[in-house]
Amino acid sequence: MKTKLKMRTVLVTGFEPFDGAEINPSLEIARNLHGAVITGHTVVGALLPCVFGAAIPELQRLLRVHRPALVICVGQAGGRAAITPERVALNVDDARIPDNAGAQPVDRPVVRGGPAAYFSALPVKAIVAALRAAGLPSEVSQTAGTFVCNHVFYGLMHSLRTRKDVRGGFIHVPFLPEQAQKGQASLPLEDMVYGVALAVETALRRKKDLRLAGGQTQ
Ligand code: PCA
Repeated sequence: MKTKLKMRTVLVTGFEPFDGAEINPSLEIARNLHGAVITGHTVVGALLPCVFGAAIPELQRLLRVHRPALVICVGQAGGRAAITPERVALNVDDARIPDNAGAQPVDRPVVRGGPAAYFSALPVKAIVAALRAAGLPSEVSQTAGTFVCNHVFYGLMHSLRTRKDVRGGFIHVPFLPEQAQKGQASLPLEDMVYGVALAVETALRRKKDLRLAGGQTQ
């Protein structure tokens, strides 16, 4: 007798370009990984608007539709030189620039009455170790900032707080070479795609993080 086995999915989101840019590496990563099979899971790559408020309901819709086992949201952190799994999401919106709908919230909670912060459910140090072993620059980041990326990261962890079967977190990536101004760090797209794929694989393979001293992963 044949049994129908439905492969569970991994959701990888990227953001639309923002701040007048024409490209966002996170979106290119999500596009490139869409349809890939990693450790028995099919990757669904999806786009989130770079808009406070709207990005979270869109993420929640994707969670309902795709029922992923793992969610990794990816965003651009221009100026960073490494692929950086974020350790913590803060319950604050404090925008340096307007989002793509023109909103620029100041000192506003992401979720009124929510906890001050959530920790990532990804094994952030194991991910850094795996990427470094593959020759990619990677560091644990202690803050995702207070713009739309942190907003989505917090919204994700708040949505998953009662769903222990779904793990999630956030990874910031550097500029693409074509975005970087003189002297700014960047990484080729293929390195970032490979890095996020390795992060997915590491998160699927190990539930517990590696116990490395902070100094070894920063
Ligand atoms: N980076 C921004 C928002 C969208 C993105 O890719 C951030 O770091 O908040």
